[in-house]
Amino acid sequence: MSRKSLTQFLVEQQRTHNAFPAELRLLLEVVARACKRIGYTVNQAGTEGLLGDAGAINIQGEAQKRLDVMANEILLEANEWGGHLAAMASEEMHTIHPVPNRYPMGEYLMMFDPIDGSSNVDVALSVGTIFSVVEAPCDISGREPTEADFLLPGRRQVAAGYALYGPQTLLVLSVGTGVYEFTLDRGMGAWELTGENLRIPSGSREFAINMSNRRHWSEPVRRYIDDCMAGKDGPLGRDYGMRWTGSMVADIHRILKRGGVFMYPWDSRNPNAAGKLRLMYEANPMGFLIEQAGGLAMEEDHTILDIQPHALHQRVGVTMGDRDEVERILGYFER
Ligand code: AHM
Ligand code: MG
Repeated sequence: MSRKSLTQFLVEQQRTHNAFPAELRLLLEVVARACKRIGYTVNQAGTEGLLGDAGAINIQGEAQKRLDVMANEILLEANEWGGHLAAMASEEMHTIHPVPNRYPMGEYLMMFDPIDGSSNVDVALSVGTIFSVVEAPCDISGREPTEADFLLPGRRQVAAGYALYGPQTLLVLSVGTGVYEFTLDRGMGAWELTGENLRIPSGSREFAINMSNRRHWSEPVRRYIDDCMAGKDGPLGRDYGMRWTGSMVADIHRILKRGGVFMYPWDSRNPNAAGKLRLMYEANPMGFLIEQAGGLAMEEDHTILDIQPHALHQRVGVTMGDRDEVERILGYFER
């Protein structure tokens, strides 16, 4: 029996959930198509001479890879003409990208990180694309979209997901009715449903954090990780394992499938009490998926999805994953 396709899944969602309009379904199909193309480009990059730096510094102050620029272009081009979006914002662009006047203006806004974990791309490790969709304000059709239109809490997301370009090419998606995984059948060029209603397995003793930043963390985070490192001999009384791929998409995917927590916490190097990761392109969409899979997504002791953003490229501290383990970490902030 053949597996369910992405199209079939989305049509069924539309039939079952009134709050899931056809416009959003078509938008997600366009995004999935763009991710297929990005996956192909990432795969061919070694032989097509597409690896290495683009020679520019992005708005985040980071050296852009050629693939960062190409993936950004693929997403813009694919989504401009469809009539589902009013504007887009990306980790790689200074400001928002309104849909050009020659195309109809849609009812949604999309934010994305075209290649997340791009430091991995030149060494053939997993990278991904992360995206987040919100409804545009109702008056948007009569005017130019602005950055302020995007500054909505993550709770307002109507869809979020990521594509993972690894040993398999995957699309993990939520429209607010659970988390679903699709695997790209390269021969057919089709996304096939391979995971339904993913729930984060509870009780895994695995954490993902960049340990080299230990001296910059807040005291509660340092204490929790020290206790994990002490294992059976410490207050937690059990051994922990550590994994860090340098690619949030890969680390979060592992947590969705195998459990554990992901942390890129607040860090004293950042004067604005922020972390490294960006609220709109990384923390919110991943937080949405984690909550939809039964987990928790926090910045220190408050929920990421309830943060009222003040800037498009705002950074946050991130702790997300298995609800029980995140609650244990919250206990360190209460003490
Ligand atoms: P990017 O979007 O510029 O690739 O940065 C985000 C990435 C995450 O995927 C990953 O968790 C983190 O940065 C790794 O940071 P570090 O190199 O400090 O460990
Ligand atoms: Mg990123």
